[in-house]
Amino acid sequence: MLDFFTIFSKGGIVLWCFQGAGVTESFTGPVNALIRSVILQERSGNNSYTHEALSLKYKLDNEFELIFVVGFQKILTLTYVDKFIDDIQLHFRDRYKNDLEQKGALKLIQNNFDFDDDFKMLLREAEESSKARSHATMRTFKESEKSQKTVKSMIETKGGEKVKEPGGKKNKNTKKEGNKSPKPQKPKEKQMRVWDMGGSSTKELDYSGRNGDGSQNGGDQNQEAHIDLVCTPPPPVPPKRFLVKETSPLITLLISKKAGGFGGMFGMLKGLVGSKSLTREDMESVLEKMREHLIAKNVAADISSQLCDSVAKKLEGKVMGTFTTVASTVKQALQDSLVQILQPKRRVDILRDVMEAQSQRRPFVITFCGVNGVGKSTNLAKISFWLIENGFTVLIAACDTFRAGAVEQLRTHQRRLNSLHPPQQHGGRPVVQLYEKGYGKDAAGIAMEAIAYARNQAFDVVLVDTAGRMQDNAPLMTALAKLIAVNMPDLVLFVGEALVGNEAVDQLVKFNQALADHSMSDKPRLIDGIVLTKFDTIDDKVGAAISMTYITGQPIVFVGTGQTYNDLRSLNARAVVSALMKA
Ligand SMILES: Nc1nc2c(ncn2[C@@H]2O[C@H](COP(=O)(O)OP(=O)(O)O)[C@@H](O)[C@H]2O)c(=O)[nH]1
Ligand SMILES: [Mg+2]
Repeated sequence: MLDFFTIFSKGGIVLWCFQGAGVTESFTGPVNALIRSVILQERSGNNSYTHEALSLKYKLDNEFELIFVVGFQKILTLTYVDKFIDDIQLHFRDRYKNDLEQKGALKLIQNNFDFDDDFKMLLREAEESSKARSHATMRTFKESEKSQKTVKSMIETKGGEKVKEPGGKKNKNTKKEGNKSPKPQKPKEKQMRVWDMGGSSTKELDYSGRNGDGSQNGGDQNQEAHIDLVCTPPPPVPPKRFLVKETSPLITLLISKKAGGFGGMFGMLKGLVGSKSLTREDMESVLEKMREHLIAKNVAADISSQLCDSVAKKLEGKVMGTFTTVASTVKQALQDSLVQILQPKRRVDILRDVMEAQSQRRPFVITFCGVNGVGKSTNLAKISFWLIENGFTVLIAACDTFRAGAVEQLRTHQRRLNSLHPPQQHGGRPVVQLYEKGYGKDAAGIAMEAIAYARNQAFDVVLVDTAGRMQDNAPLMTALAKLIAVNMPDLVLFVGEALVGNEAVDQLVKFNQALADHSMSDKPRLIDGIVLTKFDTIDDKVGAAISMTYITGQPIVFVGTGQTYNDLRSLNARAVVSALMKA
């Protein structure tokens, strides 16, 4: 049933793997895709991933820096997989604890783990228990404890209220008994558990021997289901703050000094000191604060939650150093994740690419898109200036044929740029020209003509300005997708304001979706990069940078920081992260 199972170190060394019988395809591709698009990109909040026909589930072991991945056909619903992967993790850790601790995973020789038999045993157990579970639900009414109850006991425990109701239910139950239909018993069972609580046996109410979550050590399947229904809500997890006080005054002093530096968000000291492995509960309150902090910095709410989940997954089980607190550990992990997200995954070197296009005697084409008023035209002009300063010639294609004044706005920029770089200094040739056909015409057609013109006239770069459009406007989105599909620009830049909050996600998702839906090829052209504008107006609320890069996985190529030609920057990821972390 399983296609494969593999255990590898975070450094990428495969420690052990299993391939299902009859599975011929290598699992390297899917696992690499998982690593590339989930684990390396801080998207590990969720523990499943699909790759073509395969479903992959994974688990991070942060203490030993291991990753467990199982793959199976997407069409199968294997209910036992989550538990199975947990079991394998625990078993593998238990069995090789010493090796993992002493040598460190990296030093171990590849595939040196004799784990096949254990794996097969655990797999068999998991499959059998999943079968058994499905049998358990098929229990008939007579077999159930409920059938042992008398109507009287039901009425008594209700304290005399609703005497009629249970009686009515009873009638229904007798009908069911005749049908032997097991399904509708569930809600009734629940009710029955309540009666148990009020019943004569006080043993039922004694939870002292049970775990915090209501489960009982060594309890069987039925018992577990039973307890689930009775013991609600589970007892609260005790707050974790004791060790700070219990250790020596010196440590308390150290920590409180450190905490001062964290400021509001991380100032809370619910953390622990000492070597212990982190649990989700330890982190919960810090994570919640962190989420709120990110939202306050203008990171989209969804993304904040996903990031916090990812950080939690990354830290769960990690053993903390002696002098660390939960807050500082979480803070560090978040900081690393943010840097990772902002770090470009792909090189965008426009100047180099323009030179390459030059050598092929064709213009390099960049299309700008985005919603209304975000600064497409203004930043297009700034980019023109930057290209001209770098010795290239630019043709601006006025494809915003919709907004009144759009063409004149570009004309003004063209004049100004030409006066800054007069043709006399460039062999009598204007460094920038405008290609325009007025208003109301088909933008895709104008772009195409402009590109052909640029090729003939040997312009180095064509910058295509487009009309702003709301992401929900289907006809306009289709038109944009067509413009891109027909003209195949070298670069599609999405222009977005740094002021945008939750809206950023919706904009980018829908722009990308439209490009994908209307693409004419198998590999659709999506957004390749982002121009983040109005960065000068947001103080330290720099969250949009995170939302946009997280959603697209694409780099922020330019940052607009004002309204003059010089106000164009590249993103300083470290500075953005430190602004984000600042309380
Ligand atoms: N402060 C600031 N204003 C900007 C920036 N980029 C554009 N703007 C302003 O935003 C407004 C809309 O710009 P425009 O280029 O016409 O937007 P478009 O509709 O997307 O083409 C104009 O007033 C610009 O001056 C920027 O980086 N900083
Ligand atoms: Mg414009």
